Amino acid sequence: MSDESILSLENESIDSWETLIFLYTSALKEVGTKIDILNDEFQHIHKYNPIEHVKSRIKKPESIVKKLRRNGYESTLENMVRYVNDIAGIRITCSFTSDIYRIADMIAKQSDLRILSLKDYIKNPKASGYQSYHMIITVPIFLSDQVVDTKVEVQIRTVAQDFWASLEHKIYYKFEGNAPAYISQELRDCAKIVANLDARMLSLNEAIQSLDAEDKTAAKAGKQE
Ligand code: 0O2
Repeated sequence: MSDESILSLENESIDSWETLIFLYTSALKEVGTKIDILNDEFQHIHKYNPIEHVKSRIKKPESIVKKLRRNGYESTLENMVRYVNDIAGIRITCSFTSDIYRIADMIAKQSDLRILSLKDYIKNPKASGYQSYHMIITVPIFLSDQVVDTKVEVQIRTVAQDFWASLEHKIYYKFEGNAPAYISQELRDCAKIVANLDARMLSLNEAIQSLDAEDKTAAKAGKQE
C-alpha cells in the first residue's frame, strides 16, 4: 500500500508535522506540473484547452483534526496519513463534462501515478446534489535517499458544478451542516439545473464541432475539384 511508504518513513524521519507538510506540498507541485504539461500537450495537438483553471491547497490543520474526529480517530500523524486522503488537494475546473473524463483518463495513464480510489459523483451525485469526479492518487516524491509515495486528492468538475459546490460549501459551514429544509431543497433543485445546463452546453459544443468538421471536409473537396 502506498500509505505504508509514508508510514515507514514516519518510523525513521516523519517526526513532525513540518515533514508531512513538506511531502504533501511536494506532491502538489509534482501533480500540478503533470496537469500543466497535459493541458499544454492537448493545446499543442488539438488546439483546445480542456482545463479552465487549477487550484491546489493543503488542508488546514483544524480541518484535518475535525475530519479525524468526525471519523472517530485520534489526531496523530499516523492517522492523518492513513485516514485523511485529501491533505493535499488539487481541483481542476473545465468547461464540459466530456473534458472531466478525458482529464481523468490522462491522469490515470501516467505510469508513475497510482490510483487508490475513484468516486464519480457525476454519474452518482450525492444526496446534497454535489457533482464532481474524485481521484485519490499517489505520486512518488524523490528525496535524496528514498522515494516516498504521497497521497493527493484530485477533484475534477465543470465550471457550473464548481459554482454550485462553492455556494453549497459556504451554506454548509454557515449552518454547520443543518441548513433549513427549504435551502437544502433549493440547492438540490439548482444541482439538477446545473446537470441540465452541462448536458445542453455539451451537446451544443458537439453540434458546433460537427459543423466545423463538415466545413473542413467541404473545403478539402472544393480544393480537389
Ligand atoms: P472540505 O471542507 O472541503 O475539506 P475520502 O476523502 O474519500 O477518504 P470523504 O472525505 O468522505 O472520504 O470523501 P468525499 O465524499 O469524496 O469528499 C471529499 C471532499 O469532497 C470533501 O472534503 C469536500 O471538499 C468535497 N465534497 C464532498 N461532498 C461534498 C458536498 O456535498 N458539497 C461540497 N460542497 N463539497 C463536497 P471535506 O474534508 O469533507 O471538506
